[in-house]
Amino acid sequence: MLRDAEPQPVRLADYRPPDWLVDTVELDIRLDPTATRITARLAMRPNPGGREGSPIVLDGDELTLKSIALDGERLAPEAYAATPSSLTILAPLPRPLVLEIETEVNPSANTKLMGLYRSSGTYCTQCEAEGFRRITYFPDRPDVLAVYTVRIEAAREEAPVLLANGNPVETGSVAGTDRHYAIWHDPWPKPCYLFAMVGGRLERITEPFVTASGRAVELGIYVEPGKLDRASYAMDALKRSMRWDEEAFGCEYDLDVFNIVAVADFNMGAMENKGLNVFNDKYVLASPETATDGDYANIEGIIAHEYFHNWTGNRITCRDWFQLCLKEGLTVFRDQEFSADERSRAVKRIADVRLLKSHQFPEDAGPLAHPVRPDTYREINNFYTATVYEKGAEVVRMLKTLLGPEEFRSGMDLYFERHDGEAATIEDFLACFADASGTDLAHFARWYAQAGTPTVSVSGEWNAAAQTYRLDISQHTAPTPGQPDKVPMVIPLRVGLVGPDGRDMAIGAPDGGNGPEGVLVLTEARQSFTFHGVSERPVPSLNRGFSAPVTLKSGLSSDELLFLARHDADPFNRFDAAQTLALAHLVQATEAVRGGRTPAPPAALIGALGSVLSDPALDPAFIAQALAVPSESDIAREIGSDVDPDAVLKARTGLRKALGRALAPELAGAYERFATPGPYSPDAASAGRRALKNTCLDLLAISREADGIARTAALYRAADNMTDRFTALSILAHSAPEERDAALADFLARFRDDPLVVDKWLALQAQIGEAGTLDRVRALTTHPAFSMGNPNRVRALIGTFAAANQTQFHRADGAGHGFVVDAVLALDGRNPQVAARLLAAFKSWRALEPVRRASAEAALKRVAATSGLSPDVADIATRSLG
Ligand code: B3K
Ligand code: ZN
Repeated sequence: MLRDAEPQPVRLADYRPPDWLVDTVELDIRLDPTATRITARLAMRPNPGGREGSPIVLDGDELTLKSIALDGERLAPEAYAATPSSLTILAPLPRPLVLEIETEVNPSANTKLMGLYRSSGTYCTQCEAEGFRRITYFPDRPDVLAVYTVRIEAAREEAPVLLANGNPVETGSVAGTDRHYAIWHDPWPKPCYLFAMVGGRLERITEPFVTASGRAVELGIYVEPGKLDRASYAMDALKRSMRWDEEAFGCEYDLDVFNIVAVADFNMGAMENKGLNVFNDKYVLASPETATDGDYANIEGIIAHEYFHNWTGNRITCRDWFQLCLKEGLTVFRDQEFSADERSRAVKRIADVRLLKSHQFPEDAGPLAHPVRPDTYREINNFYTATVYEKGAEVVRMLKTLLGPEEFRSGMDLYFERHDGEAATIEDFLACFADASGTDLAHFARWYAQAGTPTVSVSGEWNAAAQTYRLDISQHTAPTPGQPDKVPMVIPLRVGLVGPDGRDMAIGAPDGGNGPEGVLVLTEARQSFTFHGVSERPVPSLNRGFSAPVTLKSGLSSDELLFLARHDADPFNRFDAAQTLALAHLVQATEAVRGGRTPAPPAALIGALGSVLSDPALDPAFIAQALAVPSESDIAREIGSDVDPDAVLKARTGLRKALGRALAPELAGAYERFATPGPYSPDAASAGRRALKNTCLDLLAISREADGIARTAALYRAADNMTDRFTALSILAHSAPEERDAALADFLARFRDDPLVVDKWLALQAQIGEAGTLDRVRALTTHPAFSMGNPNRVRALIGTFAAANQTQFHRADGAGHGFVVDAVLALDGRNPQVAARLLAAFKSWRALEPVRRASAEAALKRVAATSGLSPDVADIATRSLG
């Protein structure tokens, strides 16, 4: 028997165009805390491309229908069939026609935070992916594009600010009442998932912006009262994003206003609704005292991301939700490029690849693996994943590498020209690049369809007599759920040959080469490439800039990797060579720890990192990345199976201590040298200096060298910015248990009234890799600062525990798994999306050693066996076990 909540899977292969189109939508929304009335007037006509004579069936979700009229005539009850989840018109259908539908919703009771809800009293909406159907009955699919006019009415006292998509048309009072209204019109046809409205007591900052072609735009950022002084960085990032998109992609803004609203209760980071972006306030609000350098960088990136959706997502949207990567992968690529241009390109690339490897690679290697464009889903909200976003961006990046910057730009130009105003597919997107460049991309398109991370194995041979250097390269992709057999992929490997003097050799096109200069394009399971005129034995530098999202087995010796770590002209590979060495050491060290042995410190690696640390030519932000030891999840991924997280942590801590001990004088010197004098500035150069000095401090503290703990305590007390203060607090919490509780108490006392800062305090405690952490986290769930109702609080405390505390989440006694499952089940009735996200932390459970694996399996089975699960959580549980 089917569980009642279990929806049937949706399949890409079953796509059919809509039978009815909606040309215009007129919404009249009368806001009320518990009984908001929505009247929707939909001007509809049959789709010439749809099925002739088909009925009108509209989507709903937990809706109450109040009345319905067809062409002005109220429909009798027998003329339609309404349930909370659908509305079917049974009356004969004229064509075209106007449907007028009245629904009532309770925004205060909407804990799912989808549709119309309230956040700290502010009315706001979230419609992607399928939230509009929680406001009114509608063909809730992205290929139905309509022009919207929205009238919002509310008590003036409760909601003096009334916003919707598009341009403001009119405001006024409702005669004889304490209510007022605002009318907004959005001239650009859009799918309903881009609809938004906001009503509340908000304050705003505004700035003018003039587009390249001279359109005057008023930019506004709305925040809760008292927080205006924290909105200026977001505004600055917005203006820089708008200018950059004009320069880099020729994309200009297209309305008279652009508004951003920051709300405290939000299921994800932000939402790109046309002309009215709604943000999680975590990604808007920043001041030196409350936000870290990392927060500033995230704000910049997410403001840019949502803004860039105006063209990639809004002007050209997705035909169906399988095409999600069409807007998300492309827009992530665009925001990565923006941040690379605004900051240090090499450091940005390193950070992006770190994220890809720590989030997407494990997803691709586990039971939740899926293609960048999935071909089936049960719950679309579970597919806003690292694969769709981050791997999706890598696929676009590879396209650029293969075609070169000019052809890539021509392809983008053609895409904007050909599909503006349309709901498009990945095939449409690729056809633009194929047509603009005359390149056949059929094979490349497999990146969208085949899941799993390819492993690329390389061996090189120098022939002194012939002066040739041959690279033999093979690729292999392991099976993933539903895809037992894999085909070879198109893999662009950017390569250089580094000569004994540490410089790149001049290399011509190799035999077997078929890509742009310096790029080897793999297309087969095995291939060889032979370079000529190679007079000395080179060290190959492969996959430079991480040109393809693959696991590289370079076949290089430790000496060769050390050589690249010192000399590679490609900064990414210089970093990567050191990381590869560290990872190799950490895998061995983990083995040693499990066998009861003490691993020997890797002297050569430590020496190489020492010379990176003292190289005055290097960017401090780069040095900080190079000194950052691979994470526990990186090590676990490299080990692959039978993982013991306790041994991993011990090995990693051992390496950090060894680095601190061996390099103490250099680290102490750098800590002092890179102090950032003067008032705080979030710019990339200052942030890089802080990152380096604080990385040095961390290594000194963990190894208890050069007064590391005392220096940290002093930094904590003297800090004039959150980056320094929170870094110091984290170091004390992790490396100085004797100082921990006093420091945590002090921090809370300072920031108790600031929920976003309290989140840092919660997350930090959830991360400590000690046996007492679970009790601490459990106790914090009843702390007054915590609330299961706010997604940011839940993610900070429970999400961090599950995703960033490998040893305690995967405790051998199963208590960590049990705690997270209890939280998932407690949350599911209230907010299924956040609950499902939390459960996805089990994604690498099969790689654990047998005791922990059995515990994880039992925990997942307990979820799966629970009745009344949301489709969101049921889907993650089922696939995780599958
Ligand atoms: N498009 C939104 C994400 C919506 C998530 C719905 N579950 C934000 C973004 O990627 O820009
Ligand atoms: Zn996005």
